Amino acid sequence: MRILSTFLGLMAATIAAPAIAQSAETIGKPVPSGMGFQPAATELARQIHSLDGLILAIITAIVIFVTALLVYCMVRFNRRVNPNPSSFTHNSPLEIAWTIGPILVLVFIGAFSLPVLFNQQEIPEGEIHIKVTGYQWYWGYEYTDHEFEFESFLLGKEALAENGYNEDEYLLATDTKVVVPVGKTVVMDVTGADVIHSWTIPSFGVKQDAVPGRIAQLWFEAEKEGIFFGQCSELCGKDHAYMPITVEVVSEEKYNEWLKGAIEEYAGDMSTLPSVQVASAD
Ligand SMILES: [Cu+2]
Repeated sequence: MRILSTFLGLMAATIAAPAIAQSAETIGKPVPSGMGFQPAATELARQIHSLDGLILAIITAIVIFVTALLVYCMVRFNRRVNPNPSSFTHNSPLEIAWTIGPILVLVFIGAFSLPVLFNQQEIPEGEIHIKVTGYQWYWGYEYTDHEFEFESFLLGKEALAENGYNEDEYLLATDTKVVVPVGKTVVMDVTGADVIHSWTIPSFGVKQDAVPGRIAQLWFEAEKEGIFFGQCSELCGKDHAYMPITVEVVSEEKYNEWLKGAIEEYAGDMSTLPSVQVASAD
């Protein structure tokens, strides 16, 4: 079966030649021994990163506080130092304190995390609309504004170089990719065709389950041009590890050029290309 899907990927790579040769800088990809997040390329991702930093500081303080209390009790109240322990079982002020304290901590965290969540989930009016469908085991993309769609398969190791990718981008690079313009609001409708998949680009701070029979939405506005990778993030069967996601963020001119080529290649609706765009692409 793996042989079959690799073969399918290769076939797709040969048939659907990418509309733009990969020459852009790769920004969003995992690195060996990487500990932190991939660099943020959207406001959403930056918000998530700072929320993570805030919560890390809070939990570090709590861990240090609790460890210090434990050590203090071990030293001050061990059997040798304190042979006659007191026998009280309740201390109301203390119990009120350790109830109110955590509530305040949680409310504080909520005050910072809920706005981030709402920002992700309140979908703005998009400028570019793409429907993404998860299949076992590849992704389908439909540019609904221009009525064309294509599929995106894993690139085999032997096809990486000729498509402009590095060797270490195996399991990240795909034959065709999602191309979006920089600084535009992209709204994606996410669904699954067979089982649940999940579409994500870590650098964009987006991750959305692709559930059969439902359409969920995500949005992002990429601030940097470059290549960004993601991988299916919901265990979806035996080739789950072989359905990566490649997004290229390009300038608006380059996007219009790509769009024109893609409409031709995938038989989209030419009339959806505003004449200004066609003129600037020529
Ligand atoms: Cu999967």
